[in-house]
Amino acid sequence: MALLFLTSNKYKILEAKKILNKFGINFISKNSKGFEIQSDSLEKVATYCALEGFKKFKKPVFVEDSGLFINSLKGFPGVYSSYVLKTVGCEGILNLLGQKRQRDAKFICIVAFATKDEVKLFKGEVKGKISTKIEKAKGFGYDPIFIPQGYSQPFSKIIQTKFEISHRAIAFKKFAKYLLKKGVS
Ligand code: ITT
Repeated sequence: MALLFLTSNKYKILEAKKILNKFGINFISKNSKGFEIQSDSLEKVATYCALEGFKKFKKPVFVEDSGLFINSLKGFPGVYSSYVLKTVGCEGILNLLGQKRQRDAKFICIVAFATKDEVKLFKGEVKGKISTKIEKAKGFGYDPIFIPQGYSQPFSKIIQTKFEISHRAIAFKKFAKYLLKKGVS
């Protein structure tokens, strides 16, 4: 049975495909509008959305919720990443950080997979730092300002590498291994 990915973000579909297709796993996608809630944890948001999706479509559903957590801002924007991007954007984040030297941050991704039996969660995390300027090229969201650890350029400039090492890639690799073990593809 085809798995269903609920999301309103076309870049997430592309990045999930890059990983899952390598493992021979296919999926279809549907818009997640109307399934989302605001909560203080990525896990709660993803679990709720996956369960609601399963109830509505009556087939195995996965969703993912991600956020950017900046150390010196006590984890902000975190679960508010989407709202902050829509309002003040990457520029607002750079303004908040100003000239701060401490720019450590991390991206976290939680994939939630709901079946009739359970909801399983898979976590991916990538550490890095916030740049001092916006460098647009490819990607989406905060990619123009997030430099992953071990690299000197933001995700937006090293998109092929992002596909391999991102929080999303890590979470989806774990998910793919679980599906293969369960015999789902
Ligand atoms: P959904 O429909 O799947 O929820 P979304 O775009 O609302 O898609 P999230 O709430 O999971 O996604 O993401 C929170 C924010 O973090 C959102 O504004 C994204 O643009 C940003 N974000 C998530 N993953 C990212 C990535 O890999 N690179 C850059 N920004 C990212």
